[in-house]
Amino acid sequence: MKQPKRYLITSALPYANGLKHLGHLAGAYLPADIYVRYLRSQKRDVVYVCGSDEHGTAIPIQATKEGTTPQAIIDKYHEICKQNFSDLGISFDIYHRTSEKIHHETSKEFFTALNDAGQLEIMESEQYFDEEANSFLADRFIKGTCPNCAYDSAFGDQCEKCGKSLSPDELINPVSTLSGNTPIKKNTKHWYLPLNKHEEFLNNWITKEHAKDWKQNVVGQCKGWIDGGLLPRAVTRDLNWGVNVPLKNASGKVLYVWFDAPIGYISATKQWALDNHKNWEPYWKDNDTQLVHFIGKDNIVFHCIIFPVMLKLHNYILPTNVPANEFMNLEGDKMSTSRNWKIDMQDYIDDFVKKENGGGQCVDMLRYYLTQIAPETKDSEFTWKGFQDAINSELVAVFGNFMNRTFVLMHKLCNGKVPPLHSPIIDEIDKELINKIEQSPKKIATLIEEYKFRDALFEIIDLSRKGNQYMQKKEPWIKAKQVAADGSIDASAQKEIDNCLHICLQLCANISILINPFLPNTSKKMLHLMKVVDKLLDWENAGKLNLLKTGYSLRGPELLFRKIEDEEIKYQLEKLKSNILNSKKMKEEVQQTIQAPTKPVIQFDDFTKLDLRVGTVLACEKVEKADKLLKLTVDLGTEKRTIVSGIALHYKSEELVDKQVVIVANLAPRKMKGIESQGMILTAEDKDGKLRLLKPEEAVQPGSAVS
Ligand code: B3M
Ligand code: ZN
Repeated sequence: MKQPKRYLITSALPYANGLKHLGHLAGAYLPADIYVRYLRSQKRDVVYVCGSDEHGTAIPIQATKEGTTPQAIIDKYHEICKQNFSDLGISFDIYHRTSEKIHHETSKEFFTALNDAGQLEIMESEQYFDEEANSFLADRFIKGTCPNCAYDSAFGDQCEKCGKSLSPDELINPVSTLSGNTPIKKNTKHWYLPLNKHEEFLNNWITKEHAKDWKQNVVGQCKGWIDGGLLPRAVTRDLNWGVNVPLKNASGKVLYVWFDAPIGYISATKQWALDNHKNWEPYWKDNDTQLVHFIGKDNIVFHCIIFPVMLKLHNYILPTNVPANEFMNLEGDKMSTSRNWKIDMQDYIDDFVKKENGGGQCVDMLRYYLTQIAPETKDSEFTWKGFQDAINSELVAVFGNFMNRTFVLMHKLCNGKVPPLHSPIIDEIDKELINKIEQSPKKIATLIEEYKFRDALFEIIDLSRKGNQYMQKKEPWIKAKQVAADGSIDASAQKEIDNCLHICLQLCANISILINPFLPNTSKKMLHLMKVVDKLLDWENAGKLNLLKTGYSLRGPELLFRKIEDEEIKYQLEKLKSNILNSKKMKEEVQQTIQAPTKPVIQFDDFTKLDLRVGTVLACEKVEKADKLLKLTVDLGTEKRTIVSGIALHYKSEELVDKQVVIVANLAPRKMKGIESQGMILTAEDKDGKLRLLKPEEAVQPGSAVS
């Protein structure tokens, strides 16, 4: 394939409505960053854009939760997310915001162009409306049961459990998230993108053209949607937060967040170009550009179906690939913000990165583990034990160990200088490793270009494993025991030692190049120890065996990684457990403070229909085979009544005798457990569900009316 002239790489724009967790990082950011760093090391023309998604109903919903304004929410979380990504080495060329003017303008221009070209359809329809909140219920303002997987908190635009893209009409038992009420339907007008008209294009483009080079999970999902038949998709909303629809007859309407958010990639590119005196247009218009969207699987429909149709209608290029990842679970359960079952980037930064001098080592340890378990083809699982094992038994025991022993021996046996390679004595063992060094870069590059980052990383670790095995076979420390009469190492033994360490050092230099996209801080540290400049890290140097010059003196050994201690893992596991308990407790507290809603207003006449009386309990007994029921005999002055009441869990029968109670005296008799109840006793229910009887403040005549 002809090499593209330039690359535009995007990572999904996270909603600026909260902290982002390690599942997000592993899904859409870390793989993109690895890819971009690799391309940069190849000197390719690459721009990596991302930024905050600051529209949609997610933002005002969070503002209500935090008791603040949507603007305050996006300002707060934009800054935090941007800092978190930067702390973890995600090297965006720009981290933009969809609230910026340039984004609003770009989005409006896009909408206008499509509308003017007759590519949008206007339709009137009945949509859910919350009467109490006086608001249409777009997207996350409405929840209900998913028709696909029966998850009971699916949003109006998507089920977060199964990923299915939904419309509010498909939800079973819809409720408004604004008031908790069941919504009514109300007429409204919206602009639609008729996806049905583009089925053929999509089908050809995805399931034929890209059937082989895109991930199977991505092609499969798209095929499912296309085969199921595509429907026109509304691209506007009745909402007061977002990009205003740029038309006179559309006040109170904004662009659907999923219409404007992907345009955020374009506006971010424009801003990057302005900041760097570049031209943004070739990146979006020139067929020589390779456009790659890194996303999680829940965003596939938007990036593979809707946005490409918008791009095509606008005469922009289409994505070359959309390497969507599956999900990363945590300790046996799905990561979830609402249940607080997650590790936020901020948590890891606070607990590891900030506690370490310089921070780079812990950043790379996380990048290592997340890449090693990346959910590239199926859901994967983060466990703290797995993290510890990966660091201790691979990074420390294999990778770090190889580098360390090479440096230790080189200082001990070669005066801290790169020893020469004595060519006639190169044997089969040397050749085998030399071949491996020469061939690995191509293999690793191919894997990276196929978005197989796990496999690529494995190859690099395997190189250091091979280095260890090589050293084990060569045993320079044993050779060093062959000494001449003057006590110095025997000359031919020294030659063999030189060769071994020369090759090991060249391998170290090679590894620093290959590992750089994955663990950039580690590469930097290796450069420091080898006393070489950044230039060495150019990918074109990989595979060479003369990267370190003979006679050049290197720094003393330093450990590249530290071990993860058992206590650290224990602490993290306890933290996870207490997080989830806290969030349960918080939810219960919220539940408890929510009182039963007051009933609709009634007229005085309705009230006077009730005959409320005070009675005195004459006798009381438990009703057989009914845990909750007591049978009371109540004196109403002129008559005695039998009343069955559901208070057995709250009062013992004997404590009620002689007590006064308030009863509804004119309620139609009802049979309970075969006993006719001739009235109802009034109680109050507190927040724990405990029932307490109502009674007059002082004893009154039995039969006294209550009003
Ligand atoms: N903000 C959804 C998400 O964070 C959305 C991505 C936009 S990418 C253009 O999952
Ligand atoms: Zn579902």
